[in-house]
Amino acid sequence: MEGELVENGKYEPLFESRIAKGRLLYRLFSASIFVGIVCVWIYRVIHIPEAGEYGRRMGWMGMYGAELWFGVYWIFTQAQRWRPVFRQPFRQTLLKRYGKALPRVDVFVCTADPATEPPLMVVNTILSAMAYDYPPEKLSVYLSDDAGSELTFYALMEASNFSKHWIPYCKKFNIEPRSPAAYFSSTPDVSSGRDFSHVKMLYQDMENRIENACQLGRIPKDEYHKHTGFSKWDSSSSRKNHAAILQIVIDGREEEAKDSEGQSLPTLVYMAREKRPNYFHNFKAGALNALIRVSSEISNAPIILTIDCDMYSNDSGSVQDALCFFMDEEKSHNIGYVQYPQSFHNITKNDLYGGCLRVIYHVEFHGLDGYGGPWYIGTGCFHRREALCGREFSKAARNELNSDPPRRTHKNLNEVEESLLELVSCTYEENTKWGYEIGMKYGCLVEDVLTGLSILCNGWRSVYFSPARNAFLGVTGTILDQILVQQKRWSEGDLQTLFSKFSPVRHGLGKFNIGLILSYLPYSLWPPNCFPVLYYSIVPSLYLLKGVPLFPQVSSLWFLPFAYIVVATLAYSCAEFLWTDGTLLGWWNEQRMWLYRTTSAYLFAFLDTMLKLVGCSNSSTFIISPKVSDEDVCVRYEQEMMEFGSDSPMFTILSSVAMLNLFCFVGTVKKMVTQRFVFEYVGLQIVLCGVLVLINLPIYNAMFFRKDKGRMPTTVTYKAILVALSACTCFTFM
Ligand SMILES: *[C@@H]1O[C@H](CO)[C@@H](O)[C@H](O)[C@H]1NC(C)=O
Ligand SMILES: CC(=O)N[C@H]1CO[C@H](CO)[C@@H](O)[C@@H]1O
Repeated sequence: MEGELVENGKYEPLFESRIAKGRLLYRLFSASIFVGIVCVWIYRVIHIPEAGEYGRRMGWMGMYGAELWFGVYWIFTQAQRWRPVFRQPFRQTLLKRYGKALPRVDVFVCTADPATEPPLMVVNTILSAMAYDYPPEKLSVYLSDDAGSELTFYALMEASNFSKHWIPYCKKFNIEPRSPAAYFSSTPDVSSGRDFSHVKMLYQDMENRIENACQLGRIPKDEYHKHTGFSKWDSSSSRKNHAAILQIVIDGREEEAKDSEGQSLPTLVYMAREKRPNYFHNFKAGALNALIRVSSEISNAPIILTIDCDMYSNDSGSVQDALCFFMDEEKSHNIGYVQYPQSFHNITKNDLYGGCLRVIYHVEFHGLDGYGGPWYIGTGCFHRREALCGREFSKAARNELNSDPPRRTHKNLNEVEESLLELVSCTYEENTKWGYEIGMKYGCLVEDVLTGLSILCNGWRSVYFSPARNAFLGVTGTILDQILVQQKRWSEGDLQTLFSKFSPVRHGLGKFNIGLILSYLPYSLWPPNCFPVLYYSIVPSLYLLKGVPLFPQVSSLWFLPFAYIVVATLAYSCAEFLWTDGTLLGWWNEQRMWLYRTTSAYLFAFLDTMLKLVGCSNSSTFIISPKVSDEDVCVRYEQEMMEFGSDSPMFTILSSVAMLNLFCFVGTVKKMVTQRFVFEYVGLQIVLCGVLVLINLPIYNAMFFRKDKGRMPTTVTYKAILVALSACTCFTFM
């Protein structure tokens, strides 16, 4: 793979990295906030109240503790903004230099449940990957089906037939996006020619057949004879108990694997690991490891792309972009993986649930990239196979991507399939290093993050690339409960990584840049962050109700640092959000979601972690977030109306805090009117309480005004009122 390096006497890089502009300005701003924080700390120390003053001293110390935590936490978040880096790959240069010598690429797609992840969605993702603008003989797509579902296999067979028309159509007209569902829904019929109507008709036929089968829950009888693959399912197969199934649906090396125009097709493989009730299967990490083994015998590509089954490709050139980062002759040798942001196609305008993690993906990950270590987030990530398999980076090794093709000794496809079954059996990994040193790592709720960290520990670096046009588009949750549960899993997992063998904190300065260690901390400290936030959203309001000040008076000089921090950080966060193309209301929604996930999901995550530490918890429960929801839930989601509806303990906490603040606020306003209670002493507390009431408006609405199914369940409302009332009463008479 020796390419032309020097052109016109000048080395042309395959990608370029720019450090963000305006860093000095930001750092000055950041320093000014830091001064404010120190002033607050000083104020708290030198004004500690006398003991016995209406319990004010206790409340004060709590505030001091919370502010110490916030200050330190804020310092960590500054590391994420200290040195952001932006990347630009050069596709054209890559093609010019390596057009004929591109490496093979394997795409891994994982699905786990045909009910929550409909087969039609899965095959749309598969088709979009098969249609990448990439030499088909070098592209292989693997589907791991952890449900071992006949329906998914049937859909894949259908997709493989349809791909023979779809791929040539995509390439002939150079269309985007290449997920047929997304393409047909975004392209009006009017501009179409004959090819368009033909392909659309074929797609709709396929769609009907797949949907009918899914509705019936079984595939049509006459289909069974069309492919020997169906014989692998028998009446005793079930989701949790079935033999390994491996089907090379399209073998790209075969003569007959040609599309309707006579061009080659990418290889397409279906895999369902063996599942037995007595064997633990390690969820998605286990599935990916099985795919790594199987693919190493079929295509053995040096580059692996992992995507979730709902994440279709929105840019057929992404593979080329990613390869720029792996193939640059001067800068690529130590790049272990290239992470793309997760983006979603069903986000509403003001992103009610903060689902697109705008600030994380548009700001903070660029900061992590500046220190060489954006996380692997499980989807939309290109890996160097050897790094993923656990090899340590070595300076001596050459940046060699054209690895040997797999040795396939068997001629016959059936023999190949049979020979690989052992690799995906339940017992294959027993007494091996799979899951610990090789491949995806086990034993963590965020196995992807842990795996990424292990790759960094092995001396590789990672790159974050966020292109202007989103490369992968998935679906995000549309129900609050579902989102909070997911947040709980993430935050709990991130906290686990802190104590893991691959924790950057543990490996310390030798291996990791100090900036990276600091940037990593805010995520792994999400769960404990719930305590100061809960404190801040409960205690000052209660003291306010009692008329006891916990902040400096409005006329005091000490008021200034508080006011400055609040105004400056809020204004900054708002500006940051708008800069990443968010809306003002979106920012406000994001603040609300931050509060909600911190005070509920993170609290439960923390408690669960503690329970696990002392050994009394039902260990990891992995919940797949459904990718489909009811019709009326969707309607409410599109109207940006929060979906409660279930009797979740998380909602009890959220509504109790909301009610408590409402009582405190109303009580105080009443006092101000009737007893001429002075604003001066408790100004900041009133503002804080008022903002909490304002941000909780959707909860009051869901409790008292809404009539639809997404309203707050009455039991939760009663519980919340009871809790809030008793807290207020007890506290006032204490
Ligand atoms: C997907 O790609 C199309 C171009 O094909 C682009 O116009 C669109 O903005 C992309 N979608 C998103 C959500 O970025
Ligand atoms: C606003 C929006 O696009 N909502 C869509 C999100 O995704 C689900 C599942 O694909 C659709 O049903 C919604 O219409």
